[in-house]
Amino acid sequence: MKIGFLGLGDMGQAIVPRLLAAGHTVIGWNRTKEKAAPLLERGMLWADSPREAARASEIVFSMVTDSAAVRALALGENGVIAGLGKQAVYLDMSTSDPDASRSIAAEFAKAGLTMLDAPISGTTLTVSQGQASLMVAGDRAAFERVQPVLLAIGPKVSYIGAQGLAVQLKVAINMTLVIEVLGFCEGVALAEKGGVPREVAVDAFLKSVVASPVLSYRAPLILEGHLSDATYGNVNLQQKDMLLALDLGRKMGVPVPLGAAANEMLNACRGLGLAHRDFVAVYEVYRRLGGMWQ
Ligand code: NA7
Repeated sequence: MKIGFLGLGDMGQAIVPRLLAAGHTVIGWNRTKEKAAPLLERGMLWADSPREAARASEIVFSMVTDSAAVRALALGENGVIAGLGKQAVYLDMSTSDPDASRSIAAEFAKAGLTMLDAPISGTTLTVSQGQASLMVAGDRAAFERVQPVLLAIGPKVSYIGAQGLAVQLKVAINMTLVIEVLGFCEGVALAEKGGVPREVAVDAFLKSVVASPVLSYRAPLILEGHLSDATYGNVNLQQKDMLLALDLGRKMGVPVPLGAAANEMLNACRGLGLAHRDFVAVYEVYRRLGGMWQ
């Protein structure tokens, strides 16, 4: 199929090769063109605007930072809405504000066009390994049309329900993920301060019932300490999702006390200059608070 891909940041760089490998033609666009170079070398085509990519495509994906970015590329002058065909489908994969996502989808519906929310749960690593899961919401018939293409990105594709619910679920999952990783950091710090070598503690956690995929791939970063440059999701990106979760909780009257506490620890990461590190850098915050800092 002809697929438009808008947003060639870390996640876009991991997803596009999977679409190319599945035999699709990918027409990419990114605000900063230089980032497209490695994908152009692998056979991706270039479009000068989201509109141009949409005009040439049967399916268009976007994967960008936040709701403001989605709005800009979807609805702006030269946006997706200006180029998308009536039979084509636009899927936004970004983790964004569910209400903003619904309001953008409503603009597409008014124009007789189809937009779905289709966030991915996974990192660049899980995408590359073909392990990512996708959640999709919006028009079910459109979902069924695009499902085979989604399966090329990740093997676990779920239909969630009405417009906006997939991104709402994604925010909830990301909040849970941060709480889980912070709990791990807190536990390892407690063990380490008590005299258990860090690598022994981490190994035991990963062999215990606490083990999970996210802890397995982040554990090596804890072992490397705060100097690790590897990033599956930096503090700033992760905090964006925590703020979305806190806002949803406030709007709907659902208390999220663990999410609120985790968010405070991300503030501490930022205060210590760790904002661009993977958010597992929170381990460093625990070490400093616990007097293990040298
Ligand atoms: P990255 O690697 O930080 O990439 C962010 C992308 O979003 C990148 O392509 C940016 O373009 C793009 N972006 C940001 N703001 C805009 C605006 N205003 N207009 C157009 N494009 C924009 O993030 P990831 O790929 O890891 O993550 C993306 C999403 O997945 C996000 O929702 C996460 O929470 C999960 P640039 O290259 O800076 O020009």
